[in-house]
Amino acid sequence: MAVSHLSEDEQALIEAIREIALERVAPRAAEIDHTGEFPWDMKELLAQQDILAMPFPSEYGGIGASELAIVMAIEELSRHCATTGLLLAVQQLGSTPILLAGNEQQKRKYLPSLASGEWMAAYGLTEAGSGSDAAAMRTMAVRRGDKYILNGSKRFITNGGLAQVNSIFAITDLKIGTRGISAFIVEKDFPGFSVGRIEDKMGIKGSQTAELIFTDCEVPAENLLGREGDGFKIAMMTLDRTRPGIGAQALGIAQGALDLAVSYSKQRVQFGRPIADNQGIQFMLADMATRVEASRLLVYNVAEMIDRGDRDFSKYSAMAKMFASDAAMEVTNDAIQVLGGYGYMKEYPAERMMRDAKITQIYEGTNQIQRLVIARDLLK
Ligand code: COS
Repeated sequence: MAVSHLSEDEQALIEAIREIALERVAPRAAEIDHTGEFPWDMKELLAQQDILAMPFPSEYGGIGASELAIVMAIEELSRHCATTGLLLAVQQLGSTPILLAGNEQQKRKYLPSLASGEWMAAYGLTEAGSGSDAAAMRTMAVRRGDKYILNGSKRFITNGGLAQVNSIFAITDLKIGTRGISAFIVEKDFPGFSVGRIEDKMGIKGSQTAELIFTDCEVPAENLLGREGDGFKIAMMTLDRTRPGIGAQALGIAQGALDLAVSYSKQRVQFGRPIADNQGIQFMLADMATRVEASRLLVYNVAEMIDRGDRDFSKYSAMAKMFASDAAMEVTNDAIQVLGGYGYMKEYPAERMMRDAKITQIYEGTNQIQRLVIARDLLK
């Protein structure tokens, strides 16, 4: 386990989350994957235990956890159930635009209900034609009196349709590129807001991924975040702060797969002895454990940079997300190999872990985009 610098209180909190994850989350993971239904019970559990309150300052009803504690919490939950780990990661993702750019009135209105877990948050950047090229969005917001009128749609939105609070990015001025993008807080019951198709996914099955449609959607002008034109920077600054959480989700999945492979290899007997006695298996386990530990160091390191207030952490955030998600894919794949035929069957969680790991290489910016962010920083 990597060295961490948590306060005593936060150490106790992470210990408690580790236990909750083992006793309450792990037994639900296979069923959540199998039914593909949103796990309301897990959402309630995380709300009751103040886990969803972690990203929010105490003056807004949160517990003001450090970023290090947040990534460790996501890791512990994802070790057993990546869908449940994502509940915390997306609560942070959808709320960070408000935390970063919200005025006092917006924070007072929205953050306490997000911190209590009564409301969920979502982050609406991606569109059908705008994924890696986030600036290619088409959703428009036109000011009319004391409202903005939004038209367009967002795709692949985690918690879409379930989240009361949606941080939505839309164009307010078509002529000036990224400087013409603005950010809005859009509630799901605002007139003109509707939910389109719900995606059927390969992994993180219990998480709802939906299309959001805005048809003359009326958003009060007071729900603009920052000033007109601040939206693209708010979107990028948010992702810089939340990509470590996806790294942590990947790390948790990989740790879970490693735990499974180690215990299975000690029990599975072939040729008269546990397969763990074979050097071929031992070397695989050693490589898997090393990848997990390297991921952990990168994820914890960038979390601590954020906690220290370092400004130049964008590259490290991209590295942590990229490395940990690539590692999760390799480690889960190897775990299936260690389990052999059983690894391929749904009876064991290895195949679910691999399906869940795959998305971590894609969302919050593909790993190709992470490489671009890293290279741009190196070459600037
Ligand atoms: N923090 C603050 N500002 C940033 C920033 C960051 N991390 N990254 C870019 N900006 C600013 C730039 O400084 C620039 O500002 P100015 O207008 O003042 O010069 C502006 O934003 C535009 O930046 P840039 O020219 O780099 O924009 P690009 O269109 O080239 O896009 C990438 C840059 C590729 C990095 C961006 O589109 C991206 O992150 N894409 C992936 C999106 C993503 O992760 N989607 C997943 C959605 S969530 S599941």
